[in-house]
Amino acid sequence: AQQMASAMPYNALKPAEHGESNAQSTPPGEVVSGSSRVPLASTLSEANESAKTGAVAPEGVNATISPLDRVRVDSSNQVLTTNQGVPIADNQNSLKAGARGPVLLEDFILREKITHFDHERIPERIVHARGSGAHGFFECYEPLTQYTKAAPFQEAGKITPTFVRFSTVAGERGSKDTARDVRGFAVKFYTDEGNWDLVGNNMPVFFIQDAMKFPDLVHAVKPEPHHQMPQAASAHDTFWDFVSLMPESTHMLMWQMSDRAIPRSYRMMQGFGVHTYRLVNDAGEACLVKFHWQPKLGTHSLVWEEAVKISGADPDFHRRDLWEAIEAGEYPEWELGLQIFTEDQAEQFSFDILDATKIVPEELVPIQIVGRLVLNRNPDNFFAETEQVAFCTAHVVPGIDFTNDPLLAGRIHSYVDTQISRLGGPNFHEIPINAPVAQVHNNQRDGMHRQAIHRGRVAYEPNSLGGGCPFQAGAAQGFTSVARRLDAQQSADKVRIKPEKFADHYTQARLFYESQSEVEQAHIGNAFRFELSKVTVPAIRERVVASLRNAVPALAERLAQDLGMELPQALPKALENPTPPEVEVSPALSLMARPGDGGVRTRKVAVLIGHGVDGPSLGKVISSLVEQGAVPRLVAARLGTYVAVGGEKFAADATMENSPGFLFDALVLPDGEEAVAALAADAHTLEFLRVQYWHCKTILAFGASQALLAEAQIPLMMADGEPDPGLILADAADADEAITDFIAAMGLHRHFGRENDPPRSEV
Ligand code: HDD
Repeated sequence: AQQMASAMPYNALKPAEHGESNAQSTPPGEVVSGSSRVPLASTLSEANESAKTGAVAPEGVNATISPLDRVRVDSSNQVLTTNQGVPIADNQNSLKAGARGPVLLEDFILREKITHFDHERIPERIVHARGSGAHGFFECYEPLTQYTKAAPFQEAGKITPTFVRFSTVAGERGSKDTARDVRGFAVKFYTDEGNWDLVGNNMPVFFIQDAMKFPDLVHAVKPEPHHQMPQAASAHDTFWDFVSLMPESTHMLMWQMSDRAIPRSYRMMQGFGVHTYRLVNDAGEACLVKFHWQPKLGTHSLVWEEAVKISGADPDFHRRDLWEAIEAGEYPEWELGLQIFTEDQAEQFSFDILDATKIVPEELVPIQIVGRLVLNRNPDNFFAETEQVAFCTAHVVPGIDFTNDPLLAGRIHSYVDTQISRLGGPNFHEIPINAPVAQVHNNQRDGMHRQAIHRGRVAYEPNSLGGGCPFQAGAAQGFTSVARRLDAQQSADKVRIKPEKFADHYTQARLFYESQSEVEQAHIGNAFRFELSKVTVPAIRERVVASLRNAVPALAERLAQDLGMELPQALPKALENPTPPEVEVSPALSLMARPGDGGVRTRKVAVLIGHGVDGPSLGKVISSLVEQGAVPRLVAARLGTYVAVGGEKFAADATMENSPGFLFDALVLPDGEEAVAALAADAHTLEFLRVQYWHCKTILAFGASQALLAEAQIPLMMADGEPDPGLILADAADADEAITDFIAAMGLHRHFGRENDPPRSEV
């Protein structure tokens, strides 16, 4: 049936327009990422089959795909036409009165083309403007019927199609990927009972507790209004002014100053629903839930100065990484974890579960893994899919419900509202990427750009002329809100106040900091120092440090020293004696808690080459890396083919000029006197090597190339006098053992023992 659907054009009168476009994918054999990596003929593969439940995601990836086929356009072998389908004879010249005469108003072909072009842009998202998306599916491992009637969780092996968009928050649509920022993690589930959007971030808390403050937060972090600077950065006065006056932001600031704000890849970050939601079962019983996405590849980040350099050399770093991984059949994958708890449990917590600046530590409520999300198809068209996709926290399905989180309440309104202006009217739900797979029937009519052609004369309910259709689903089938008494302790009067525990602004900020490894704590301190050193008004810096004294006194002291100021008095607290926390440390909050499986799949490795390299050792490195799923790239001074001592030929994939060292996860330096001499004469080589070393990456140096280490002033020992585990020096003759060590060391991702503040400049 799937095949029939794609072979059959949607409109039989327009077979060419709706042709076999969906069959189009990267031609087999074309090299995508890495010289050695050949993508699959299409993105279908055995990865669509689940090892856990045996479920098979439909071919072509998911159920949204065949409905989208009706709008895919394939122009191969077609003539150029106007939007009215009129064939165009000449697409080069406007219609003129004589060869040198004026252009005629009559030229409808010219006017149509230019007019459409003039309106090609739509407003960008007010936040999360810069993003990248992909199609995929969610697979349920076990039925969760005990907790929820939500369609995706009804059976083991149930497959629900999804579209996911990752984003930065502050930067504009064309800004860089590697800014220090929160990342959006928005998932649209096209369930059997309508669309459910889980619009989350890669951090489980937020800056503010009430939606009333959201416009203020966004105005503060966006480029300053008088001169529109800085782009995609929180390191400026207005942001720190605002947050320093909003101590509830302290917990989120810890996350934002941590390495989570500079992920190595979208594929290597967690996602969180942030708010507490409800799950509701068939019997109408509700429990509370927090949503967690856990990346299969583990959690990994960049380091700050590397992120800064990458933003210049490849502003599309995360977009490219996601695209290439999917094209190569290395489908990104996350497991969905739930923290499920009861209202009674929640009442005992030292914090309020309606407060989006608080987490529920895993020690209190463990995470239960219930399914996985796999992204296995890139969009065909960025604008049509990734730009026009519209997420909304109000999109929930039977079995999922809200809590009274006041931040969530504002969101439930905001998303649909913003889409109306961003997508030009109230019918954006009909845009193919937004249309549910479930059927839509109601009496809403008309509006800009209406696609549906409603038949009959009935557009009201109740009706008798339409046989009463569409009719109310009723409580058994339809969405119902959980009936819950208003909080008995609160008066039901209209008030503008916060619950008491919202006033504890520091306990969980301390919990987060204390749960980090030493390296992560150092990076958090460095990030605060960097950002605050960009703030020009000393009083703002002082207020931030004064506030941090309440969270982590040692951090405040370090910052006062690093920023050349006296340690200020601690800021007065909103709540002097908060309820003591259940845990002082939660190891799961460290990035190091989820290293992945220690493998090197999809990691990019630069292999420097030149004429006269030692061929056999290089050949072995390349094939071993490919075997482990890593992506070796042969990098040389210039493009071209390089001949090894023994006559083997190596073609350069990239140059040191177009792909600087900080774009790679690891580095291989070749043996071969002639090659090493040529590399040594090019300052790019030393720079390449230094940034690899400085950003704590693994380096394998064969034979003669070890001289380059000395020339680049790379210390062979760590600051503590121990050997550096990320520096593998070997004779080309002992390549096998060295390569095994190299791959194991790469699996550790970084060798932070090299770090020093400030960085060591010489041996
Ligand atoms: Fe939001 C976009 C996540 C608070 C109002 N938000 C947006 C996106 C993500 C989030 C991932 C991008 C969706 C996409 O890829 O298209 N937002 C969050 C999280 C929040 C949060 C995790 C706190 C827990 N947001 C929040 C509040 C408000 C908004 C409190 C307003 C009161 N967010 C918006 C918005 C955006 C948006 C202005 C911009 C574009 C859009 O919605 O579609 O409506």
